[in-house]
Amino acid sequence: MNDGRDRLRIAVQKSGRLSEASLDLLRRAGLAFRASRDKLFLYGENLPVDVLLVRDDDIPGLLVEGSCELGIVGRNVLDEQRLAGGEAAAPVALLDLGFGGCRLAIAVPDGGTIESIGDLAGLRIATSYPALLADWLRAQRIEAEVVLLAGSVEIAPRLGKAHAICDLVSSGATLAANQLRELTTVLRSEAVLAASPRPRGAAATQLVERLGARIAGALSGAG
Ligand code: PRT
Ligand code: ZN
Repeated sequence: MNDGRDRLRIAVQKSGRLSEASLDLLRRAGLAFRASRDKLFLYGENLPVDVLLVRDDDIPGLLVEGSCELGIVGRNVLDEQRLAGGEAAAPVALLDLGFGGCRLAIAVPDGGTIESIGDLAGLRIATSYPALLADWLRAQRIEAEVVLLAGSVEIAPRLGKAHAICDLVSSGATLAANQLRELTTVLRSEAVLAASPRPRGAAATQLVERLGARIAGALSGAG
């Protein structure tokens, strides 16, 4: 509805932990969909709303550039990209969605010498969330080195790449399997409904509000 479209677009993770619950929520909010042949789009059949299926990391950017008006993404991804993006307009979190719950936590080797967050000073911490970690370290006035790893963060201490890690945790099983123990929480996260910061026309604004209200209704069990 930016760029002259006459239908709203909502970006959802194509395949991953948030995919099923996101589509389920949209259905409970009353949307009916039909998949495109290439499976990249779901066409809304009863409202002028389509779903774009993408990697979760692409969702904040799609909202910032206005290619999508709404998106469902983890708060961790949204906040990381907002902090990393500096002054650029950031997507607006409208609603917490009650699924995809996890925490970004600092974990250290079991039985090691790191006992409190103060002990992290001067050490290396591996993470895929460098902006969130750096922001937390600044707030705690701890000077530590942030080591960026794209994946398998939990094995970094064993490989000697870092003394500690900062990664997402839900059940804690991955940390336990890697002889790591949680030291502290950096961010509590869950899936959120986020909106583009770009100005929209009246029709799009109305549709965003209508959809937001339907989703809120579905969450409270009234939808
Ligand atoms: O392909 P795409 O880029 O879209 O997917 P992805 O692989 O980046 O994301 P995905 O599907 O793994 O996660 C999507 C979102 O789910 C995350 O951004 C979080 O908001 C949320 N979420 C909730 C989690 C977890 N729980 C979670 N446990 N994301 C990842 N994990 C990983 C964690 O990184 C660690 O490797 O699961 C492991 C720990 O789990 P436990 O249960 O052993 O503690
Ligand atoms: Zn991702």
